[in-house]
Amino acid sequence: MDGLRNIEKGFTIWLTGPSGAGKTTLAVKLARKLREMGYRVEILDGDTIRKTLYPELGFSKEAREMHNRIVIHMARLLSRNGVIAIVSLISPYRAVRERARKEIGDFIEVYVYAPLEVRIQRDPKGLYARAMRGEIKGLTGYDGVYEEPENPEVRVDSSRMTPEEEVEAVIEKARELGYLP
Ligand code: PPS
Ligand code: MG
Repeated sequence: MDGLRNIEKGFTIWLTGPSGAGKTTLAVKLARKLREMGYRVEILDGDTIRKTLYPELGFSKEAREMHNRIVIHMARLLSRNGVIAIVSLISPYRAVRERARKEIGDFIEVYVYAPLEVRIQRDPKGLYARAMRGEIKGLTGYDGVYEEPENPEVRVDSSRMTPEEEVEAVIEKARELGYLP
């Protein structure tokens, strides 16, 4: 499509889930689809933001909360200026995600799920292997806390759905909620 389609208000698509569940994959596919539809889109990926801004931060509860607060702020700034912010962030704490919902306002929470066996099998960065060897502690979804969403707008299971089906499910929900025509 030629040119950009202006939506008055942007919104945030918040992809939460443990490491290896498929957040980044879905974020990239969603961004591509929404850009093809003519929207302004920005991906805020936790892993990338950490590496760019504070590679030494680490994964304590306090570190994660501080980092997640920064991402909430970024998503809020983008969303209120007509951009669709796609956040791909483990965001393991329910209270932090509730804060995101409250502060951003126009918000779709997507729980990106895959069973542990599947995440271990995929293990693209070798993190589960390292956790199993005891080389790292507190890997989210293995021996680290992940508080599952109770009422996400969308839940996708990447072990049963194709990324295209996941993209469709999110876009359909965005339409249903009036964020997209
Ligand atoms: S968080 O919990 O919201 O601060 O996480 P996030 O910013 O999304 O960063 C997750 C990526 O960091 C890598 N990594 C770990 N994740 C979880 N727990 C531990 N202990 C850990 N150590 C390193 C990992 O590559 C995560 O990326 P994804 O894409 O989620 O696999
Ligand atoms: Mg990722």
